[in-house]
Amino acid sequence: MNGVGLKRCVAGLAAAAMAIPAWAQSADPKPWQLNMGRGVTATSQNAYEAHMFALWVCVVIGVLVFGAMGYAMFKFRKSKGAVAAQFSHNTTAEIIWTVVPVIILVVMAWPATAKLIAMYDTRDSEMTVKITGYQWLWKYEYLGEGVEMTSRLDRDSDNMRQSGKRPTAETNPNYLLDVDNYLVLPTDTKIRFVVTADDVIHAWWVPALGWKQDAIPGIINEAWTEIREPGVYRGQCAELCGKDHGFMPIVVRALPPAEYAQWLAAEKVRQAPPADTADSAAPATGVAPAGAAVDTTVQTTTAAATAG
Ligand SMILES: [Cu+2]
Repeated sequence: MNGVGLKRCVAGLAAAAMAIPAWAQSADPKPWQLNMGRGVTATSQNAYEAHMFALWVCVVIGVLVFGAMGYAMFKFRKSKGAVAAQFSHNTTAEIIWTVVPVIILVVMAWPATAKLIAMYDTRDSEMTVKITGYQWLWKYEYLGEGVEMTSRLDRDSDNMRQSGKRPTAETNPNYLLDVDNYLVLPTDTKIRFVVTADDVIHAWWVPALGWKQDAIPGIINEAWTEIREPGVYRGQCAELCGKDHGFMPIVVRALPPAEYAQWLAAEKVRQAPPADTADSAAPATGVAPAGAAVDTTVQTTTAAATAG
């Protein structure tokens, strides 16, 4: 019987171990996910560590307090003849239950504050992307590169939501979480974002990156990220911004720096204003091979497509 139990245990562990890489492929939240995700940036992993530390502190306190309570209720119950003590103050106990929580709070606040300060430190960034929220799409500008794009709900999601049909996780895995143009970013690069809006307040939020930033008309907010793993990370507008608030998702595609440089070079050529000469058609036709070198799922729009 022990042998069978052991075999089952080993089989279970093996299955769990195989499940981990599959889970780790995407840092996006899953349906029925119980715990906070680790994410793919230093910020998100800092937040995860702070969260786990606080959780375990709470677990220890919970076990001690409820354990002591349960023990006292059982051990000193009335049916055993226990008689309640009548004292109303105990200075020693009061000092202990004030000082101990203060120490616990300081121990928790110290690393959390350090992590929060790091989260807002946009110095030494290697590139800047300007994010502008519109009703109901996003605009991304790679500052200093002459590259920009708009990013809006993909046609499949749009058609599905207007068809009255019911999407399922199998047939439409990224329903309302896919866009026409991904925000392409390099991994292992400190990227600064300046975030604003054109009409109403929006908020740019990709859970795997570990932060959320309000996009407010007339105000420029800052954020930064350094993505550790290549991949596709999805998010949504996180500030109620009107009737199509639920239909302005965000998709970030993180590429290794070399691939990103390739993509950016191709995009610069593609978005370059046509030269004012007779042979201006030549660069335009030469774009396709350069673009094809990068993943073909990375689509882009021209600046002319920008919604005003
Ligand atoms: Cu919104």
